[in-house]
Amino acid sequence: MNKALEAVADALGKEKRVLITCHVKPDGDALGCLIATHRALSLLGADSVMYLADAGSVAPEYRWLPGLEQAVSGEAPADAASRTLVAVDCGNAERIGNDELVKAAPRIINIDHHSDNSRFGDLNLVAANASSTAEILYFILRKMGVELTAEMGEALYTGILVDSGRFQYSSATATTFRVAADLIAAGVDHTAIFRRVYETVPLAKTKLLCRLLTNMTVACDGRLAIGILDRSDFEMAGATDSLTEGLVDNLRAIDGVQVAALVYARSAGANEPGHKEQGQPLYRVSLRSSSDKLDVQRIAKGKDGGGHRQASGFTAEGETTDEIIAYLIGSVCPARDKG
Ligand SMILES: [Mn+2]
Repeated sequence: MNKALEAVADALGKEKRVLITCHVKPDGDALGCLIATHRALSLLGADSVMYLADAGSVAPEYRWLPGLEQAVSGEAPADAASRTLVAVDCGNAERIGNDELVKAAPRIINIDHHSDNSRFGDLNLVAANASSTAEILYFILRKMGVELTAEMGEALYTGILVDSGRFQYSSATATTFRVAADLIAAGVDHTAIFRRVYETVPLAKTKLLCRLLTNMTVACDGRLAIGILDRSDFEMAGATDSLTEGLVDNLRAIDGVQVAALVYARSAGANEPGHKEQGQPLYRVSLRSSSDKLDVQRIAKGKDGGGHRQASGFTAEGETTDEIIAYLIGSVCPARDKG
């Protein structure tokens, strides 16, 4: 990791023109890294542009992040072929959500913490043991000698907070806490960030959660909890796709549940790799495991998805909810957390 970190820090320091991007349906880690990298490289004098394939899918709890409004969205920028593409928090090139952009890139720098990262960059820094890409980025910026501004600190802290499950997942190590402590010492207001991310829940999201819990099914002797949200649930709650962020955690928290699955119907036209709208709902499945001994990445991989051992997801192309449920039960019932 140290050699790769040095190589990436060195390369980033020399870049004059960059296009920074993250994965579709970006979470706090993806967005925090997007902004922090942009701020840092801009500060060093680089011509930097932030790009989001689907800015509309940014969850409300992250929209306050200062600088996010500068990100461009939609079609690849016309000058993309003259910019080094810096991908943060992307497990593979498809997750960027714009193949043209990837094709146009003269050079790709890939910074990530997904263990199944396909190493699609010319330069790859993949640290699967890091709580978040933000934690890796903190060390890159330190190595580059970048002075952390308040905005960079806030962005990095948000990424670490969200991806480490508020510092509670097993991926949160002593290093994670040290980095957080350093950011707080540098002036990050952790209470303000906590309130913005977790205590400004739109009423529609709470209504969506209510429907999720009402329709929930439990299988495999209580070890698997499945929540299904159809388009009618979104409509009745007055909610959009971006309000599903974090809902699955409510299922994992149930006593005895080892695997939680949120199955939700994507809205028509949602920007998702492999999305073929044919009048039937396209389901997205978010998987969470309560133990690192129970690997949900394996379950996601069986359907061309991916992620982490304890947090993964896949898109079920052309499948009904019954077929998805059968696949989940077939994957979870035989597996046991022996720990
Ligand atoms: Mn991440």
